[in-house]
Amino acid sequence: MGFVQSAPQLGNQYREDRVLCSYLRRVLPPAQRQSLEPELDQLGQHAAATWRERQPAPREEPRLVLWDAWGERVDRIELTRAWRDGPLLAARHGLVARGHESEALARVQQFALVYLYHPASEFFTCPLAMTDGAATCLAGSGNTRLAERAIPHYLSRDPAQLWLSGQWMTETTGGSDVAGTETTARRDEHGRWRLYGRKWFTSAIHADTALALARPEGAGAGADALALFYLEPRRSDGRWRGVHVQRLKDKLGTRELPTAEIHLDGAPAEAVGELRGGVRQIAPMLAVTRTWNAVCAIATMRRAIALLRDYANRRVVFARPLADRALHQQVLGGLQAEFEAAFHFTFYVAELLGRVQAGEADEAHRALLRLLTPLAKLWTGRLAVTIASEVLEGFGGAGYVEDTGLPQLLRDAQVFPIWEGTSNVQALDLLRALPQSGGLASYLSAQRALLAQVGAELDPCVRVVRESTTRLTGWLQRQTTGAGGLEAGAREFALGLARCLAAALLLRHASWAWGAENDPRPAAAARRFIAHDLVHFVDGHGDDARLLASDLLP
Ligand code: MFK
Repeated sequence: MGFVQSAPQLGNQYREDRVLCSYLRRVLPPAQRQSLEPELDQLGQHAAATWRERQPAPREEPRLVLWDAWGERVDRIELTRAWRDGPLLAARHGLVARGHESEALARVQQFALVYLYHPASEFFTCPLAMTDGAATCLAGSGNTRLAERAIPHYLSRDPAQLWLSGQWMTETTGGSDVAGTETTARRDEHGRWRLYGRKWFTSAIHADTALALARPEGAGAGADALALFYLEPRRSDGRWRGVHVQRLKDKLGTRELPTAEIHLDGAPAEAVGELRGGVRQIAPMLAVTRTWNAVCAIATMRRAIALLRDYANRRVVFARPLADRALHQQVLGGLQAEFEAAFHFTFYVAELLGRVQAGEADEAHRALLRLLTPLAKLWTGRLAVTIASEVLEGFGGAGYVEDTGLPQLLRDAQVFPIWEGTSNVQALDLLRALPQSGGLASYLSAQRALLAQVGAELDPCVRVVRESTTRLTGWLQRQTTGAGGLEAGAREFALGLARCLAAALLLRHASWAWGAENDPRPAAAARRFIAHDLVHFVDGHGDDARLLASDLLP
């Protein structure tokens, strides 16, 4: 037999993660870190073990069983093994519960665990994200009855008591613009609300509860006439209550995750709050799920890079391991720098979320969190796809072959820019948040505070961050003084803001790591990240874009 390639291997994904370990050493007090460490270790080991066990096994997928053997309609979902184990791991590690502890660093601890769990979870993190969002939503809703009923289950550390929540929003009329929602809510003869309509994407359809948007009968058109409803869609024996599962979606990726189309035929529901403003009421859920999206996106980047780095040491080309080739080092170094910046940005958002929840944030921090949440979702979602694609290329033909397990990385990553709102939805959300949060003041002052902590040896990088930020604020100024194009440039503006703050965060960490750990690698990542250009503007070519988009002669 001739040449045989060596498959990439993973060790303990916590112990091998320099970026996570160093970040936690900086941020968590030693006692907190030590008490969290056994769990980080377990999930790091679990991540390595699942990678080993699942290669090259064919992927399991959930199955919708519509009828039982005796002809009764059952609409039962049969889950994969990772999904059957999911509640146990989630409850044991408090993957939802930790985020709701009244302690400012609770979100950092929670998301450090989620980050390690995600690549092994087969997207069981999706229902956990929605459950976390539902707990946040109900806690802030003022509906004490529902909060007292559901939240203890959402936050339970007992797998038998743990409830999951779905989020039923998207309809055939659209996932971005929900104003056209056709599902109606009607009171029955007992005065109880019942929902009628079709939900087009309902992920984790097996969840115990759901939050759904619907239009109360006679409420009129438009988004503001929508109300938010809470459902427990199944009886204790598992039978559906006014819900028919039509089919599971045949998706590009996340195939272990049962995403369904459902028909609501009188499903009993309870209004969460007042009978209008449903979008406003569900917004706290979106903020939480978008943060999970970012955490899972950086986890995907980390997994992809870890595989490529391991492979680069095994694979010999032109007489040397790939890892020794200057051109391959360029690729790996660039990916690592982008990942490190995205990592620090995402965990900064987690820090802010924790402080806001713990009541330790001032108005400026709340404004900053509102501004940064869509930026984290937007930037990391897109970057996960870019990195997954580059990593596949780094494997050559093996990256294009299913039973290496590698193509799945790219297909799964593609959900991050779509799920919970596309890139453009996040960019528009930034425009919505800008005036609400006092413009850019909170952002600029946070960036100044970070750059003030950067050592003099990184001064040239600090200058680039300042100059790039000035380009962004100058652009914004020109739009608001009547030049137009605010919407057209919103995506580049949002990405620029994200990258400039990420650079400041990476520089601050690099200075700390150099002093506290004598580690030059974060500074190398910062220099490399900043060399990639922080801001890419396509300014002033709106007419060209219109012409090309329509492809018609003017
Ligand atoms: C992981 C596995 C995934 C499996 C596959 C899934 C495939 C994809 C399936 C999908 O369909 S994903 C898409 C899910 N949908 C979304 O994420 C929603 C995307 N659309 C948005 O985010 C829109 O911005 C939104 C519907 C929320 C609002 O659009 P509108 O109707 O134009 O909102 P409007 O009128 O600006 O705001 C209504 C209220 O909500 C306002 O409050 P007031 O009434 O008090 O003025 C806003 O301030 C508030 N609001 C909106 N967005 C907010 C917010 N508040 C806080 N944070 C936000 N982000």
